[in-house]
Amino acid sequence: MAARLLSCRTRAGVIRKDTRGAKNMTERGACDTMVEGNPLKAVWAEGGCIGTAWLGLGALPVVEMAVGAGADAVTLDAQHGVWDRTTLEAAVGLIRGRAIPLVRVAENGATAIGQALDAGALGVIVPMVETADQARAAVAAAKYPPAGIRSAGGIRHLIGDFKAYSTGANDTIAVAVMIETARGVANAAEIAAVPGVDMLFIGAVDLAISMGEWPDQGPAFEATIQSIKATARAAGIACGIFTGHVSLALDRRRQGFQLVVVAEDVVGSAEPIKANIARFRPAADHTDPVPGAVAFVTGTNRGIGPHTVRQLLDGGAARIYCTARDPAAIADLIATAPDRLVPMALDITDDAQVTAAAAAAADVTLLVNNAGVNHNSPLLAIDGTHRARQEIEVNYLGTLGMIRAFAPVLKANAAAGRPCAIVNMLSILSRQNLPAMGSLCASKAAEYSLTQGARAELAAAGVTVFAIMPGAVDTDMTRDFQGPKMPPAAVAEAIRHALSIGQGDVYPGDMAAGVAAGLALDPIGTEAMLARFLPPPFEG
Ligand code: 3PY
Ligand code: MG
Repeated sequence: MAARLLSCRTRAGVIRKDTRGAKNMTERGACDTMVEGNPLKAVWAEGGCIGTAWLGLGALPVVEMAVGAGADAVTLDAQHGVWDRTTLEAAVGLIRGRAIPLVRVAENGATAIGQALDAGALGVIVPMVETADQARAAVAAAKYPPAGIRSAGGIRHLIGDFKAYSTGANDTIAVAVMIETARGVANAAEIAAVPGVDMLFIGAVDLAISMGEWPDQGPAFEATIQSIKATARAAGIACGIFTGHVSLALDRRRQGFQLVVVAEDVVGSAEPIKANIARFRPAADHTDPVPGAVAFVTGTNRGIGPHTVRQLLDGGAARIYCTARDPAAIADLIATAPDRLVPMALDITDDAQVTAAAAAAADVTLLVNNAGVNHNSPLLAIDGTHRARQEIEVNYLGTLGMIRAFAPVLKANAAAGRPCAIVNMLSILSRQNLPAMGSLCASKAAEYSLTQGARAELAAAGVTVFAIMPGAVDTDMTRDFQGPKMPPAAVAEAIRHALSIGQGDVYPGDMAAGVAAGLALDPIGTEAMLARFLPPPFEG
């Protein structure tokens, strides 16, 4: 069995409890629970914070995942979770020696608390404690006589070294009592003063409900949270809080809370399941804006632009204004359908030209902002500022100018009952920086933000806004990129499909879809992965 280090992050640094001395699993288990004390109490005494996984699904593989991921502690929720006696016992067995096993017990009762400790929990979190008497009862249930009323036994302890366990358990087991009602808050000081209470653990959801601050918490709620922490501190004990996700856990740790929930399996798995299913479903009440559309497509001289024009023609667009800075560059494209394609000279950074284009094309129902520039320039490249400014000018300000100019046109046509939409040709790099072309990414991120804002501003007028975010596409823009590239025709096909089903954010191709999935699940890991694509070193 490989040696393991149980490490707990504290404000002071990292406490390492080396279990390599233990000769076998049984001895390590004993060491875990008794010989070297309870790491939880040691961390709290130092003012440190433990991040716990909080598991209610009753699923042993999830316990293994949390332990395998290196959780400091794993809390088995026997109050609202579906653990039964057998699965709880097995789960504690998986956690022991690798992380701190905690149980939020089903109720403040001697049987519930005793059974959790018999399984090998190093601490109990006791729900709904409202008075000092209730706190005394919780402590008594967790201690062997004469300090309390806990009964001797438990399979795990009996097959181990019960003498050693039973003589040390009263000191090492941690008792956290949950303050989660207005009455509990009123009595918090007396509860904190009960000998043997090691922590006030705030049940933030129940507390909010009890205070009439659910579902939206205001300043009174936050003040109460902080006052409970101050009460615990004044009594010389720790304060923890149910946080439910890691962003809040990090912030509560900063504030000095000493037990926080960094991952949770019920809502934590339900939310992505719900979101993924909803995302796959075609939008309700969506009308495909392509059949009969009057489209306006920028940047049709090369890349994805001409393929998009072809897709719109195939989809039944009545007329398409095709633009390029130099109309001669699109003569061949226009010749493919001269009755439906209208050439127009347009530089999207030229305000006067943009205004004139919107005035000349007042029949437009579908605006495709495809024109863009990529200087393939890292942020710190020589001349990088000049290139970055151009990318912002074209990709962000140019697209903004187009949307501002065409919004009245689209709103008027939508009001007349025509399905109207805007398509912004973005990139997966709108969502994540790739350092080799860092300044392009910054401009594309701004363009994505613009897309979100425009989507919100135009929704009530019946204009739908789409963001197309492929990975590398085989165009002039990515000539310096060495990896796999998708054909521009495939991106145009994805645009056509998104318009037909009303899918607002689209990630065509494996690269984009993979990065998008990574960002949803592990944004820091995804950033680190793309950070590896560094630019070549510069001269000078
Ligand atoms: C609460 O927030 O009330 C809890 O008990 C957390 O599960
Ligand atoms: Mg609760």
